[in-house]
Amino acid sequence: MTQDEMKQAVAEAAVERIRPLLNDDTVVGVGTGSTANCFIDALAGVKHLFAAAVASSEATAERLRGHGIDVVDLNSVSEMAVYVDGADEFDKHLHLVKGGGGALTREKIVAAVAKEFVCIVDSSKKVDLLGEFPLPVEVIPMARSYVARELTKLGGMPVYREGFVTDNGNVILDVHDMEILDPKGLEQQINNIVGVVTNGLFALRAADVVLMGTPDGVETLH
Ligand code: ABF
Repeated sequence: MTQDEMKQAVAEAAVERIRPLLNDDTVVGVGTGSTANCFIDALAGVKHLFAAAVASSEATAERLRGHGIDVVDLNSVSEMAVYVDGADEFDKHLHLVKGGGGALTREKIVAAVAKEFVCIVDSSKKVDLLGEFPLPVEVIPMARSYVARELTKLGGMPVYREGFVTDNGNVILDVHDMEILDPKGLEQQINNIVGVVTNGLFALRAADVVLMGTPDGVETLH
């Protein structure tokens, strides 16, 4: 299987996994990225089975609407059965690094609300130690330099993602060379820097299940 075929396979596996949760009241949280896009396209095939979706980005909302799927504001949702999204890296504890696409804050909010977080990836995303992929940190623009200095003190090398503005009007620092030995601790530490909106570590709220596309088929990891 090619990488695209693996993404397609996990997207279809995710639809099959969530199918029992779907009914007239079900709201599905939907992530961002190329794997999530495959999921959106597969989800369109069962759109008559659920009520609506919450999108983790403007791009995802547009794609969902393009398929005729109703997109609702998270504030109007009291319960979300499931959130399906990709990741940039994951480890054996199902801790994730996300945010390569820049949608990390909305992704983290939707993941916080969802009862189950199903992460869909191809096997290239599996790592022994998180941090090979630069860790995205969303920052209030005026705090950019201060936050960068604080991230350097934590051992990373922050790089400003030039020309990129998040859906929330903020900027991203991508932190290179960060040795992430304690994902939960580091997630909290970075969140405590004034001016940080969110960081791309999903360890405090890890995935509940990872569906990983491999050349031999889809593996389910708990
Ligand atoms: C989202 O999309 C992000 O958190 C992550 O950055 C990215 C993964 O994209 P892809 O599926 O295209 O590799 O899930």
